[in-house]
Amino acid sequence: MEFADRKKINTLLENLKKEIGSLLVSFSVGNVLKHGIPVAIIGKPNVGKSTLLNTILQEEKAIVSEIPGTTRDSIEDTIVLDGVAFRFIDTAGLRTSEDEIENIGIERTMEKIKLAKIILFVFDVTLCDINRVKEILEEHKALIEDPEKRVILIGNKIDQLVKTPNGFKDLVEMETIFISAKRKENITMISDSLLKSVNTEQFSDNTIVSNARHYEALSNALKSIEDIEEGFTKNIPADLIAIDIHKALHHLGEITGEVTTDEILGNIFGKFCIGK
Ligand SMILES: Nc1nc2c(ncn2[C@@H]2O[C@H](COP(=O)(O)OP(=O)(O)OP(=O)(O)O)[C@@H](O)[C@H]2O)c(=O)[nH]1
Ligand SMILES: [Mg+2]
Repeated sequence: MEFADRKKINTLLENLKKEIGSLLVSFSVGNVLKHGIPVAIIGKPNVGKSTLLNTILQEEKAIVSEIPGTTRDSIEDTIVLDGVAFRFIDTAGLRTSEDEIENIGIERTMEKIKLAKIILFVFDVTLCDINRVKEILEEHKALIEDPEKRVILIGNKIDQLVKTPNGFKDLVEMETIFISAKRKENITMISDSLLKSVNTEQFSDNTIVSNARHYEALSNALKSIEDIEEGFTKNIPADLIAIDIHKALHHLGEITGEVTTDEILGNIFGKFCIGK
């Protein structure tokens, strides 16, 4: 048995790969739609991260105290701003600690930072001048220097200052918002900025995969399609390639639930194959 028109089937496989590929990419968008865009609130201990989380959520969700190292485990919750879900994650303050439990919290913070799309890097304006902020940013460069992430500097506790620091924007090449988490001042500047970064268009027209089982099935289907292609390049007998076609259809059928592989396989063989 031989496949009659290799060129045609190659085009078909390429198109299938492209289509499945974009569906796989949409899974991260689907995840975001379901669980919210992850926004990690990070910074040194006691700068007001938990206070900021509570203010944004309008709920006393996290424990706030004047003792540095209060937050041990990350706390998160999702809120919808202007139709877009954001998942805010309060984290343990970044510092070197002797405390074993606090260190576990800091480890978890690192993990949360890796997964976040947006980072609110909070500092205390009463303790930090511009040079200190630069030092802290430098210290955590590896964590935040990821082109995929957006980092916004948040200068907190402006209620303790006579006036908001000037010229900050010229010195730090990063978007900076000055707030008072405790007095709930300038919080809308944060939400406005978060919304600005969301491209809602990417959510509209396209089909979005949000189901982990579908994602798995599509990944498996893609793998089988790649095996089919490899079979062709290596001139593997058509009967063996048919096994991979079977597999690809099976995985797609796991999603649609309506593919009867024999029928479709018969069709493919009818169209593309000759002889036996
Ligand atoms: N004056 C003033 N105090 C604030 C503000 N935000 C937080 N605080 C105070 O700063 C202290 C620390 O606040 P937290 O929110 O617990 O700080 P944190 O960054 O979560 O601290 P850790 O969990 O220890 O890392 C508390 O006493 C807060 O009341 C603010 O905007 N202005
Ligand atoms: Mg805290």
